[in-house]
This record gives sequence, C-alpha cells and structure tokens, in this order.
Amino acid sequence: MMTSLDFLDIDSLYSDEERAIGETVRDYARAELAPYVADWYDQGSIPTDIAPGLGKLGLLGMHLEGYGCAGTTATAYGIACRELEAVDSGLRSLVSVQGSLAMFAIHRWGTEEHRQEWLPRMAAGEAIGCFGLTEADAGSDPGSMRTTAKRDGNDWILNGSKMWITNGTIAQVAVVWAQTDEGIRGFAVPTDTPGFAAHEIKRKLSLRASLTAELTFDNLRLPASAVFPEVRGLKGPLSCLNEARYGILWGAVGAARSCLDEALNYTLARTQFGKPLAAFQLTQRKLADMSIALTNAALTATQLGRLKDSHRITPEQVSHGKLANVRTALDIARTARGMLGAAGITLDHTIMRHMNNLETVATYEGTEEMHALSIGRALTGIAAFR
Ligand code: TGC
Ligand code: FAD
Repeated sequence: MMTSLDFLDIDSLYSDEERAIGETVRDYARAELAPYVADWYDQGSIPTDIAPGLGKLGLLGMHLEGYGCAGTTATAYGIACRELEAVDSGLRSLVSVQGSLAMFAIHRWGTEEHRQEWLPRMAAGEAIGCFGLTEADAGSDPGSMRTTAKRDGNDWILNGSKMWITNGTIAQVAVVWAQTDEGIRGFAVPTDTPGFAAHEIKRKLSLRASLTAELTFDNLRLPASAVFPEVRGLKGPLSCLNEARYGILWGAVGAARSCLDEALNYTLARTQFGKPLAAFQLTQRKLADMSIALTNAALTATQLGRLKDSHRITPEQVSHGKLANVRTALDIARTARGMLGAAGITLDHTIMRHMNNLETVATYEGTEEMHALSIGRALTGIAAFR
C-alpha cells in the first residue's frame, strides 16, 4: 500500500529548502491548528491570537522582500498555502488576505512610509490587514464600484461600503479601493479612523473558520499621505488578486489531499458486506480517479510556481490554475464525502468542512466563470466579459 499520496513523487521536484518549509508548516498546522479547527468552524470564528504564531513561522508576507518578510520563493509560499489549507481553507484565507492582498498591496503600491508603518508589524502578526474591493453591487465587475474618495483640500473623504471582506472586523489596516476623479485608487485606511465601521457577516455555511465583514465609510477623512501614489485603475487591485489566486491554486491541492487521505483511511477501516469498503472495485475506481486528479493539480501548481519564480507567469495562467485546481478539489471533496456515508456529514471528519469551504474558494478571487472568460480571452483574443 502507498504510504504517501504523492503518487508521482512530485516532492522530488522541490529544493531541499522548499521541502523543509513544507514539513515545518505541515507539522505546525497539524499540532497547533488542526486539533481546534473543527470547533472554530462550529463556532463560526477564528481566534486572532494565532497570527503571531503564523508570523513567527514566517508565513505572513512570506514571499515578499524586506520589512521583516521571509522572502522565500513563490513555490515555497505555495507549499505553505497547501499545508495550511490541508487543515482548513479559513487558515489559508487568513494568510492569503494578510500577505498576498493587504501586505502585497502596501509593498507594491504603497509609499515607503506605508511600508515602514505597516509591514513589519503585519509580518509578525501583530497587525492584521484586510482588502476591500468587492461591494454588494460590484463583485465580478469591480470596475462598477460605488465607493468614492473625493479631495477636500489636501485630504480625501471616503464614502461607501465594501462587502464580504475577510478579516474586516479584526483588521488594524484596510486596503480600500475607491472611485476618484482620476479613476480607481487605493488607500491604506487605519481602521480606528472616525467614520470606519465593520460589521460581521453571520449565518455563513462555508468558510466558517474565518471572519467576513461589511465595511462602511461615512465621511471618513484621510490625509493626502493615505493614497497609493502611483497606481490608477483596476490594474492596482487586480495585480494583488494575481498573488492571492496563486496561493489559492496551491491551497486547493492541500484540501483535496486531506479529503483523499480521509476517504482512503475510512474505506480501509470500514467493513460492509464482509469486506473493507476499499476492497470493492467501485471504491478503488473512485480512489484511483481522485489520486490522478490530485496529482494533476499538484503538477499544475508546481509548474505555476516555477513560472512565477522565473517571473514569467501571466494572469491567464493563474486563472487556469485557480479554476482547474479548485474545481478538482471540489470534485474530490464531493466524491470523498459520499464515500464516508452518514459519517461524512459531521464535523468529526474533515471532508464536509473542506467541501463547504471550497464553495467559497470557488467564488472568491474570481468565480469559475471569470477565470473561464480570462482563459477564453487568451485563447481567442476576444473579451466576452460584457
Ligand atoms: P479589464 O478592462 O480587463 O482590465 C482593467 C485593467 O486591469 C488590467 N488587468 C490586470 N492587471 C493585473 N492583473 C490582472 N489579472 C489583470 N486583469 C486585468 C488590465 O490590463 C487593465 O489595465 P489598464 O492599464 O488597461 O487599465 O477589466 P474588466 O472591468 O473587463 O474586468 C476584468 C475581470 C472580470 C477579469 C476582473 O474584473 C476580475 O477579475 N473580476 C473578478 C473579481 C475578483 O476576483 N474579485 C476578488 C475580490 S478579493 C477576494 O475575493 C478576496 S478573498 C481572499 C481570501 O479570503 O482568501
Ligand atoms: P456576482 O458577481 O454577482 O456573480 C454571481 C454569479 O454570476 C457567479 O456565478 C458569476 O460567475 C456569474 N457571473 C457574473 N458575471 C458574469 C458574466 N459576465 N458571465 C457569466 N457569468 C457571470 N472580496 C474582497 O474584496 N475582499 C475579501 O476579503 C473577500 N473575502 C471574501 C470572503 C468570502 C467568504 C466570500 C464568499 C467572498 C469574499 N469576497 C471578498 C468577495 C468575492 O470576491 C466575490 O464574492 C466574488 O468576486 C463574486 O462576486 P459576487 O459574489 O458579487 O457574485
């Protein structure tokens, strides 16, 4: 019997350092996070005091350079996302939003003052960031956002709201994208600024070990120094999404691996009709298909990691990986769920938690349709978004 689910020894494609990072994050996540995550999911919450531990491991802003960030390869960052999401998508989400969205935005588009003010504390997990792009009426089409930032002397006045914002209620800094007279611009908004409010979104059935919020800005006054100086238009936020989508396409491999692992162990242990479930041909067919799909997803992630590390990755390739790997993970989770019968619907097993989480993962950071249209545009040269 295989003792590892790495059927084609993909691990051998990584450097010693990348493998060591994977093992460290896996051990940490299994020991420090996995034992509690079902309760967090049940309660619909995640404790913020896990952030310093993630910071100590170097996982926050992991592939960014300087300002206390670890500066690893993109592949190593992907492997870390894989190990976190093997436990729960909410954990990878916390790390993605912090590092790939909020910290990346400040690192790439902020001023030196923004970087000095926020990045070292965020890398250490002492300050949390969130990223406000989506609005109630502007999701897949963020260019239609209605939040405005208007100049008032040297200041900016922010009005509007953002919806579905991960970490919104626990953030010290919100990266907010708003319409201005010069197009969409980004702002670093300290969340203790008068006029800022965050309301938790409750009754979620997915990504429950994660905090999601609506943000409102009511005549929120910001100094001139709050704006990201260079970038105008959607390419500002979309450049950040490329980073987070990249982490997700790795994370999905972790969630899928956990589902296969549990389905395999369960069907080996449970007997019906006088035999372990794993001894039936129909079960083995499912296991074989899941293993092949998992391996293909891991190879896709690995190649995209190499492309990113050699600065050749394109947004369309990231779309390919996000769409393909999240779809694969959902298929694996749904099949695995059925293989556990009734036991599969409880929080005593990980699969249905993963399956429910992956519904969110398929939606945020661009739905399947958005990524299909991105790939379609690359293939045909014709944009069919509108
Ligand atoms: P379009 O006209 O195509 O482009 C506007 C400008 O943006 C540039 N651009 C990009 N730049 C960098 N990276 C990309 N991926 C880019 N895609 C486009 C483009 O070159 C252009 O630049 P310029 O200089 O000419 O102005 O824009 P569009 O309005 O047609 O929309 C394109 C579309 C649909 C692909 C885009 O809007 C999109 O991706 N929609 C999906 C929205 C989305 O993914 N939202 C995610 C919100 S954040 C989130 O979900 C966090 S959850 C995280 C967690 O908890 O883990
Ligand atoms: P819509 O855009 O209304 O789409 C609804 C459906 O219509 C989808 O199936 C979509 O694919 C389809 N559709 C839309 N346009 C087209 C088209 N042109 N052709 C064909 N089909 C189309 N956002 C942030 O900014 N920051 C965050 O931190 C964040 N965290 C999130 C956390 C969670 C738990 C969730 C669920 C969402 C989060 N989001 C966040 C928002 C997320 O990015 C959006 O939900 C996502 O972009 C989709 O937007 P929407 O929900 O408005 O769906």
